[in-house]
Amino acid sequence: MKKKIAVLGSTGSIGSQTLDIVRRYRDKVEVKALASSKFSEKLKEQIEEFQPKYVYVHEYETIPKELIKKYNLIFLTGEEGLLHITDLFVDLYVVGISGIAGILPTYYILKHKKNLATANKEAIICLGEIERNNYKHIIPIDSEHSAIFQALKGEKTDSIRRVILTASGGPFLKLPKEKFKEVTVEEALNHPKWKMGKKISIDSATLMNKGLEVIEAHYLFSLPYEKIEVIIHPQSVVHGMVEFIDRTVISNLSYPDMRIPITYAISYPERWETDGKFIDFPAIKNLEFLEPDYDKFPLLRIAVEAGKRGGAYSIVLTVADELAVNRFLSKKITFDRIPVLIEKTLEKVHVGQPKNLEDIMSVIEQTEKIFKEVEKEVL
Ligand code: MN3
Repeated sequence: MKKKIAVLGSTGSIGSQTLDIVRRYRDKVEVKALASSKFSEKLKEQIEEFQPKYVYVHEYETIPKELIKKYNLIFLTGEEGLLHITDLFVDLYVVGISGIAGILPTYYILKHKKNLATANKEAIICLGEIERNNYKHIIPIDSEHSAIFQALKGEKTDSIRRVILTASGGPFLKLPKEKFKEVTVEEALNHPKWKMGKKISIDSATLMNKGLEVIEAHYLFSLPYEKIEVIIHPQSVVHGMVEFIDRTVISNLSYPDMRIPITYAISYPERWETDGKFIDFPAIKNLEFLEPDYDKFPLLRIAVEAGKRGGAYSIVLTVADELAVNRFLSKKITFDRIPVLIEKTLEKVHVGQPKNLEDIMSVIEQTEKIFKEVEKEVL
């Protein structure tokens, strides 16, 4: 029997790589549904190649009628379409949506009790307070969390002393802090080790990505923040480590290639071959591990503090970050302003414990409002 999958965010970086894997494993995987924020040439090509039964695009966007007819597609859109696309008879949902746009689809997939492989850390974080009990069914695609997920297989939570997330350090690991205001968008997008979407590339340059990943790990693995550590590892060969109470450390190594954790998420509990190179240890020579520089990359500290503060503050953090990153990408602010805007927004917002999806949406709205006020003050 082929595994039936639905790919949400199919035209993005994770979605495209997921379809690369499907292309290789046509005999094992079948694409039942594709979803994207808007209709594009890329989505059209994906429809033609994979011929899914269902296609979802966000409200107000329509796909050509000829295409629907030619491939006998069930075309879904809007709120009702979202409810339908997240409740299909499939073996696995793969979510590669970037940022807070992933919250609603993820929420419904969890509500519909579907198997979920996701790279959307923003949704994991924002839904954490209300949905964490359902997270044990998630297969993480984020490489560090995939590493930890694999290291924890068959282990008991109380055997864990700590988990360690590695960070490459991003493109500015060695750049002096004074130069941060001159950093261009192109430089910030140019990650030394990973090819990724824009939002996550900027987050990696500020190290916010690692801060978000600490919160992601907190919710995914039900671990207190005290047991989650970050270490800089410029080679990006070790993706994550778990240290157990008996002093054993189990780590996960591979060359950095997102197709490895994506393949694992699809093949799980089996392992399938990937196309990458096997590790050549003598060629690697050194694996370095360094303490993060919290002064140079304040967002790492700010993120973990927001997580520890609990309740809705990790949502405020996530939303403020997405807004600040967008401002930087559209060249409205300099790179060094990103942490300032986020920290000031966190200071000004006052939110309680979210109890349901409505509360979460209201925190998002409040954050957007305060962020705009902060922006006026700071800029
Ligand atoms: Mn990661």
